[in-house]
Amino acid sequence: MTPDWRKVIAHVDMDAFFAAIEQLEHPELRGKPVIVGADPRGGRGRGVVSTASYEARPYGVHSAMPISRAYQLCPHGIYRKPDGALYASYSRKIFAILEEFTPLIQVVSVDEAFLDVSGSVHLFGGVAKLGAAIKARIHAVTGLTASVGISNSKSVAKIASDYQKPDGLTIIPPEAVQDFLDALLVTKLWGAGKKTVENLARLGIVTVRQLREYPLEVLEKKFGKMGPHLHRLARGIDEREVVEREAIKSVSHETTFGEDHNDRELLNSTLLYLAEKVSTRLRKKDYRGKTIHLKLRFEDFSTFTRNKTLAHPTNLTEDIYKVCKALFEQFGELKKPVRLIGVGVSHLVAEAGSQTSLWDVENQRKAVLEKVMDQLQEKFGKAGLTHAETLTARKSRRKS
Ligand code: TTP
Ligand code: MG
Repeated sequence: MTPDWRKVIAHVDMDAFFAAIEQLEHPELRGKPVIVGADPRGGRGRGVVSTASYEARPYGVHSAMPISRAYQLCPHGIYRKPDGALYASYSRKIFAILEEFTPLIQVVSVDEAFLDVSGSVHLFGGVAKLGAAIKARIHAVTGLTASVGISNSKSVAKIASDYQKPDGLTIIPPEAVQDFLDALLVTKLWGAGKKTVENLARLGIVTVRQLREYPLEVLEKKFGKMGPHLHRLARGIDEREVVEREAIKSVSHETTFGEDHNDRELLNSTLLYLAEKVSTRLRKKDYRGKTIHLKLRFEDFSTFTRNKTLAHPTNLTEDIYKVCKALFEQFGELKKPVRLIGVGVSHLVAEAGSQTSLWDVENQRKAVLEKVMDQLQEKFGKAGLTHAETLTARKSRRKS
């Protein structure tokens, strides 16, 4: 089968994102080596570099490097603490711009997204014009530069966006994919981690071409499922779709008893157990829910549900348990033994976010962003980041 443009995937990645925003907001930093991250404290600071401006990169400074090391390499650099709320407000603007090009967007991180533009590319006059338009719109609205890669798969689009950074536009048409990949080192393959790269090197595989020409059976033996996956990537085959984060509409757990029960104490303790399970899952996914559901099935399989909607969403075991217990009491005296009991929570909202519905695409994207910001917060501590409410307040002040 000859490769074709049936799918058109763009990958957008902002250039030196945090540092570029600092330079934009503080014109005196433009053209200078700016390092965003922990306090260097004269080379004795702890923590790491979040990112470095392109002016700082020739000194060897890069993301995730100890800040003390960055200071050794670039003592005259300008060191800035991260301002997560500010960066998030830029992210939102950028993702809003991307929506002008297609509704099919997968936000990957705070400055990066895949766009499936298969259905919309013709509206923009073809692949090259579309790529240029994305970059131009981002620049016009935010003042920042983005690098864009376009190809017929996510994997190649991602490699392409990195190929001519900063301010790059790299289009790899389907017929050029194999030559493009062949010349690359396997380190460039999306999904080949450090370990994998080392193991490949042990087999004498350094370039993508060598990987592609290597016997598949051996790769499979050495790497398990990863072997064929890498082999496919090396041939430019990547069927992965651009997917929005799945909306979780409810979370529930239930228990079926081995024997039917009407022992209230046992049923209550089961409710507590289920409430705990549900709330843990909500917290893990950073959701809270407003409506609590109780389900009871009796020995004759008759099934009843009751629910109650709270004034405020929760993900606390205690809240969920209390409501379930009250709902359970509404059943009054149990005339028949219970066979199954279930607890659920719906009407979910992103924990840190405003109390809007998660169902629509825009808010799903916000939830992803908030999750990213949570991860940043974990990395940088609270100082650099504020809560979503403050984010929203700032956002509206900035009139984005
Ligand atoms: P990246 O897109 O990986 O890096 P970048 O935008 O700074 O530079 P490039 O031009 O090479 O794309 O990450 C986006 C932002 O995420 C980055 O500006 C800071 C943050 N980040 C960290 O805080 N720690 C990290 O280890 C990485 C990789 C990124
Ligand atoms: Mg980037």
